Amino acid sequence: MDDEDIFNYLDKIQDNDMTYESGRILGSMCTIPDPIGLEAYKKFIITNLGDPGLFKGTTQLESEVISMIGELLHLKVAYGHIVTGGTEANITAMCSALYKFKEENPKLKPEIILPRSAHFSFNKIIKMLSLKPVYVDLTDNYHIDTTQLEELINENTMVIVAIAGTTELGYVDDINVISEIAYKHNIPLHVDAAFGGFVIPFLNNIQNHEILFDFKCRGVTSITIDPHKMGLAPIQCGGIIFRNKEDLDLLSIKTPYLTHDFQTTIVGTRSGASTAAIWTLLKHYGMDGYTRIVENVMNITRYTYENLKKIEDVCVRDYELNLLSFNVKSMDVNSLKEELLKYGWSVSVSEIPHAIRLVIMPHIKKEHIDEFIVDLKKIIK
Ligand code: 0PR
Repeated sequence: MDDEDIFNYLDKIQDNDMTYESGRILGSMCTIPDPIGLEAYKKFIITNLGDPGLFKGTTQLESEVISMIGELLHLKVAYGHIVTGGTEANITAMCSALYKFKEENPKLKPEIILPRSAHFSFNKIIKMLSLKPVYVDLTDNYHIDTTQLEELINENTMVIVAIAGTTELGYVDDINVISEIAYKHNIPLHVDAAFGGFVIPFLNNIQNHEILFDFKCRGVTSITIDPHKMGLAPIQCGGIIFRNKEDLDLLSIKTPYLTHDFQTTIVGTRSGASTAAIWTLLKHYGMDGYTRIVENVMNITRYTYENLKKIEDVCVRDYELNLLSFNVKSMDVNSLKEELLKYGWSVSVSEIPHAIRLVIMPHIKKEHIDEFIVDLKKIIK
């Protein structure tokens, strides 16, 4: 094929994709990446962090990024990696916890304590690593029931997982209380802040009460945090941060013929593009810039909440981050989703609770919400 035909075909294919710019993607945790991050991403796309001796500059950039994210999460010295996303970050943390457990308890069968609100990446992990899942109940308000947690701990407990910004509701578990329980029993506590990691630190700047979720809580041993969600980074930008160097070192595998002797990542060959994008965005926005972004999405979230509340048939749940969940009394959730799609709106459906889920990402503007509310009212009538 000649170049023109190739690109004509690619354009045609892309016409079938939805765009964030349309404001119609209401159920995604990704958004339009900031152009400055994209520029840095492209600049480093051919680098390979899998061979650090060849790319010493890019490798240095990764350690700078890990320090910067560590600082955001109140950790003086941070260890970790930029990875492809929340799934890889969670796998990395669970592998480390498993290797530690196996070293100390070679004969025991490892159990992972987690809530039903955990992202489905944990189902992949449970299968891959042959772990026994032990589910901690959720309260009526969909948070980990901390009163039940301690009863579930036994000699087989390998790790506790808590969520800072659940996928379905955007709720933050009571990490401080969970952290004290984990600390007391000397069990690793992994916090999945894939979504909340780039929201909560900035929300804490604009609201009176501080949401504790990070390494300030002494029992937290590792955190997943994804710049490709609320960090405005392009896709394939995830992060895994460990409090202790030993926990990262547990993942170390010899790489005899490379320029470096060992690797502590799951992926081998991996581009430095994500690292460059995240470094650039953190420097470009800083605390103030990200705080403005979070303030803006929280304002739109409140605006949406208030407008949904005004509709008689709608029950909208309280929100903690920029995620909303609602039901319509007279309509089942799946039919409502289908009807909304006919009007061009892509929303998602959550399982617990069974409801319509809206993620108010930075590409959602007030005018999109106004149009959405008009269409929703038409459907309900
Ligand atoms: N942990 C939490 C709390 C998550 O919400 C997610 C993804 C992950 C881990 C896994 O992250 P990766 O998908 O980066 O591996 N949550 C979103 C979800 O499942 C992912 C997503 C994003 C889905 C954009 C669709 C979409 O359009 O809803």
